[in-house]
Amino acid sequence: MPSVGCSRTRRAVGFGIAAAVGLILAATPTPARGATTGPVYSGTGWKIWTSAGIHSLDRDPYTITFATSASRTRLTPYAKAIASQLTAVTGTRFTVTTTIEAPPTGGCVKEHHLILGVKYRPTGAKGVSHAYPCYTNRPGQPDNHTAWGGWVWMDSEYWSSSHWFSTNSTTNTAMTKNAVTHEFGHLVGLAHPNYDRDKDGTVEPFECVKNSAGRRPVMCAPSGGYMGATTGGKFTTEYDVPGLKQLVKNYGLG
Ligand SMILES: [Ca+2]
Ligand SMILES: [Zn+2]
Repeated sequence: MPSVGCSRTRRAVGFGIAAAVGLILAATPTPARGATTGPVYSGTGWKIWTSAGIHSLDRDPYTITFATSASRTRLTPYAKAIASQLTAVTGTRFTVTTTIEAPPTGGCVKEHHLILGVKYRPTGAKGVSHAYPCYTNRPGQPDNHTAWGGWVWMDSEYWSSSHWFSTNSTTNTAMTKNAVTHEFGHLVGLAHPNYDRDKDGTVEPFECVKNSAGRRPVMCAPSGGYMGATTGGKFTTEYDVPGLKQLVKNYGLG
């Protein structure tokens, strides 16, 4: 299976600097505890990307734009579905525009801009997409370490083959949507929730919490999420959504 969802952080000059990282297959998530007044960074099936400098999501709106005209044509339906769910879940407004703007070659995007793009093998590797999030660097301010914005390059190969992810067309469609949602989740501050579930000493691909139906978080690396015709592309209710909600709760907490 082709890998998806490999993400790296990008330096944001004057805003926030994050070390480049590859697949985040790190520590066992610490379960969220109740009745806490401080920030929480992980829970069952979700993890906030603190190593990329993001601790929270801003309450002010975010704007979704596209890297190229072809990207806009391809990704607008995905963006609308993602923006709708994120707005409903977080209370922060995400708006899809028709604006074309090229991802920067240095520094970061305009504040609160989230650019979606499609191109062939953006990293050079087959089937690999990348997210480049930035974070705010405003010590002492409530929005310190919020998601600044950033951009995503989706690998065009997902669409150039009709069955890139699966020979089952329903599954293939759902997984294509999940791939876009996964990368977008990185932009707003979610990391891979993989952990050493089988305790063999290594955090492996697909090693994430899953429910009785086998469903993993959409943020699981390299992939996860719902596989249905109408459910594909959604942040999972039991895993990813609590993480998104916590990102907003963390605002102003550090
Ligand atoms: Ca393992
Ligand atoms: Zn990823």
